[in-house]
Amino acid sequence: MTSSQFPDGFLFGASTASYQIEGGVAEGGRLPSIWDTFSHTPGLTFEGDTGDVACDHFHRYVDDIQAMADLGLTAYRFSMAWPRIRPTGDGEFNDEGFAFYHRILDELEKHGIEPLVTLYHWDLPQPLEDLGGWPERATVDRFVEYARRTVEEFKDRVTYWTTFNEPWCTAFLGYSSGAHAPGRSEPAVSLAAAHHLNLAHGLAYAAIKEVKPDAKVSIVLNSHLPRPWNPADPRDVEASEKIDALANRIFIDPFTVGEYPADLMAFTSDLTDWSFVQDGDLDAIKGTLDLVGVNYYSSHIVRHHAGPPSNSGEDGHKSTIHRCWPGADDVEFMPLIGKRTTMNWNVDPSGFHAHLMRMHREFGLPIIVTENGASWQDEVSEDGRIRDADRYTYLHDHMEALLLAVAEGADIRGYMAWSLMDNFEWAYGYSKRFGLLRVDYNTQARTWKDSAYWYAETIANRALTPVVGVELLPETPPRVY
Ligand code: PNW
Repeated sequence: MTSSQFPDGFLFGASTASYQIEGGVAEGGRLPSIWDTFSHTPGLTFEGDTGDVACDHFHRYVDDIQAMADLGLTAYRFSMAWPRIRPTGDGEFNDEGFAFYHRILDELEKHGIEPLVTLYHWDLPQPLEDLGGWPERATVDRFVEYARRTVEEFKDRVTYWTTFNEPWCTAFLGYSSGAHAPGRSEPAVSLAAAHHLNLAHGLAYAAIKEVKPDAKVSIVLNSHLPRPWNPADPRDVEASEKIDALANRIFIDPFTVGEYPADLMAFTSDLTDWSFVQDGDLDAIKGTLDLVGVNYYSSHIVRHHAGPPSNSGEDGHKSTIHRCWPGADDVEFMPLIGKRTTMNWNVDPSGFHAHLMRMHREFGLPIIVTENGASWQDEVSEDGRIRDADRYTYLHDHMEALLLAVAEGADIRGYMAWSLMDNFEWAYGYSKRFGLLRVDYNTQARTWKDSAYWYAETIANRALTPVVGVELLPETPPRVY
């Protein structure tokens, strides 16, 4: 039996991202990012929701970090907003932007919480998109400048640096399906975007190490676990390998073996000749990781599909041809069975274990789980409690899968729950709730959900709290601030 005890020094944290929580979009010298533009374009987000106010963390960070301390968090993963730090993307750096993150770091230091900083969680300064965005090679240089200057600013205060959160989402939701900012549907250029993100990481790694040799630098990859519908049908196996190439190997292979997968380059050859990969690029990418960040939510089953897309399902959980997979029009995502979150994502802790073991094998590096969590239809009971048993059961089962991977030899250094609090869930606006803390968007009051009590107890014991038969809450009313 696996121990329910976490390793010594294991980091227990929660994650957020700048645009999803900060608000204050026109304060402190910040200028618009692609997400301001996207969310203000009618019809692109749920009910036109924007991040203008979000959780008002820009003004409430002291209380929010106090809540982290009350939860017992030993780490906090957040992102710095490029449009606060260098508002135009290529002009002056902004002292007020730096000052805001110094204040955040002051509070974290006060409580002994380790900061894990992401440099890019999707908020590209709008002027850089106007110049072409990530499909444009010049954006790589702008990112490296931003990374170097920002690490220089905080080098005495922050050890853990992530360059990119989920480059898959930036490249393929941003530039292929258009579901995310900047909302472009140009499958061919989305592959150039993916390469430029890898290259920007590689070059930023070198710059960061120059400024701060002991920095621990990572990229955060979102998990895709494609499995063939019929493992005995070679066409389904090929479908699943296509998705694996576009989801995983395009972001793993350049780092581990210094090349892009040959099958990927072959099945996308109608879209691009890959001439955006220039001499020396792959050398600049290979080996530039000190650790790997893993975000995991769910898994997929895919099969070969002939004929027109059968995108007929309600609620997005019927078979669907997704436009976020360039060159894979013949792949069909199958309906997900069993329990699903309000994102329509399935609940598959065994997939988490399998994915962690794969990442361990392929990278051979320490891993931090940088996001894991679930959105559910939270209900506030009459007594004010949010009895989100689905959420703490999800967290329990996934942390248990993590412990199994640790027992099998994966070097996993921490777990960051997504998210500290409910927030702006991108195109879904405020309609999806992932938080440990509930946010009332009318009053900005934060309330501990039962999951927060569950997680606090797990952290206090450094061991999984069983989810059956445990009285999670004291008799007192739920904690609100
Ligand atoms: C991640 N997909 O987003 C992000 O890092 C977070 O900012 C976000 O809030 C969280 O997961 C929950 O969604 C994703 O379509 C968004 O596959 C979309 C996908 C994956 C991850």
